[in-house]
Amino acid sequence: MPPAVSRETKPTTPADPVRPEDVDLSVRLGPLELANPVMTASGTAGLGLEMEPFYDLSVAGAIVVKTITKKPRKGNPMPRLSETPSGLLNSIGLPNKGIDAFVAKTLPRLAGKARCLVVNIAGGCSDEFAELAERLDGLPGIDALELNISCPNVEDGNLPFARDPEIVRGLVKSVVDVTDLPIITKLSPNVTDVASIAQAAKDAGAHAVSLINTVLGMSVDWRTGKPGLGTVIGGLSGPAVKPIALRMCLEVKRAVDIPIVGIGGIVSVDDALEFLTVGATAVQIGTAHYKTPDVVARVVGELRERLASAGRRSVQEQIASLKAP
Ligand code: RRO
Repeated sequence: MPPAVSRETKPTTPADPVRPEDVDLSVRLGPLELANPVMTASGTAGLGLEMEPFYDLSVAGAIVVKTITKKPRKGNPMPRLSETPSGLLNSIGLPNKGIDAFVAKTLPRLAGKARCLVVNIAGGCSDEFAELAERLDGLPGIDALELNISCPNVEDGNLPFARDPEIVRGLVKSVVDVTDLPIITKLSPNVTDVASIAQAAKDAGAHAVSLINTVLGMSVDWRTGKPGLGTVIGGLSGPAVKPIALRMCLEVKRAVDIPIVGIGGIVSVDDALEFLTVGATAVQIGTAHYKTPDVVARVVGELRERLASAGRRSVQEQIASLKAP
């Protein structure tokens, strides 16, 4: 008797597993191409060179330098840091040697070491932002500018910039008019409607927005009555702010068609992937540097394996994969 022909269909095989080495980590922030989406956050990795003992700077998707201003600044009165049970408060006050020293001394040592070098700048008014941008335009080694319109710790205050869409529009336009460098505008969480600020940045020609800068906060010793920070109020960062940052990235993603760089409390590859899931194209890691200065290299090193384990063939597949109405 001939064998019965099986009518069963071949059992479906699960999709071929993805090999970590096949995962494509590259992303695009407008005109800016990154080999991977993991950047340092401004202010937490010095001028970049300070990270060299910990990893080869070219491992990072991008190195973002601490804010540079037109004139040298000493920074704020001490104490400048106050650790709380749920995050780190800072009021550093943009200490730096000014644009002349950056261009003459730091940039020549830094140029060519990072795969992508982003210079974070801050000015006291739109014209000063434009002046700084014009100065950096065309210099070898600089790939993009990040506009710090959201530092909470300057007494002359540039927070008002980040709070007013009209001011943001004018400021970003004044920069875009004088440079061909890609512009990332760094947004503040200390606003009611972050999407309207992101929209203003986009309308004025920004190529991406990064968010969030630190959340206004303070600490106090109730026995002595002394505040933890010399300036009393400062910016909170660390894992405590991650849910706020994720929410704000999602708000921007839903409302504005502009690449997002997610920042806020990232300490692990899983944290980074959460930001990609809500729609960020890249991430910046900040406060985690103080415990683990090689955190960026670690996260980059784990990214392929982690994405492959979830069947993703690229970072791109993860971006905006949030399952939500
Ligand atoms: O230097 C600072 O105090 C500082 C800056 Br520029 C910033 O953008 N965000 C922050 O929390 N601190």
